[in-house]
Amino acid sequence: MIHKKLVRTCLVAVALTGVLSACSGKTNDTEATSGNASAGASSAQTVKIDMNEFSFSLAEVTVKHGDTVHFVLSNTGTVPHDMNSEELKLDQDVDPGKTAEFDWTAPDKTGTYKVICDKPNHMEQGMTMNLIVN
Ligand SMILES: [Cu+2]
Repeated sequence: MIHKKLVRTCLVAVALTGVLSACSGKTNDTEATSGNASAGASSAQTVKIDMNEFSFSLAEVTVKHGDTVHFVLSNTGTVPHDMNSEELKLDQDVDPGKTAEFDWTAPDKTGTYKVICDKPNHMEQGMTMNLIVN
């Protein structure tokens, strides 16, 4: 009788342990997967900027020197716009209603760089932003 009880308790304990470890195993898997996903995302910083008449939606963008930056530029305006900086080797035209996506590598030289829209008279009307490399 006692022996039977012990066996039953052991079986329950084993079953519980099995369930618990199965559960924690699943939890760990999920964490590992999401961890990998976020690690992958953080290896390339994504910067989304809308362009219209006549401004960039961000007045300032900060990136780390040498990092890969994924730009998503959307022209929400009605005329072609452009994101341009000769120093940063940036020159991306975007037609109205279109979105341009590209990877760009930040320079190793830190500092504040001026980025403009080089369409005639757009910079003068406010299409300028600072890209800070630190
Ligand atoms: Cu423009």
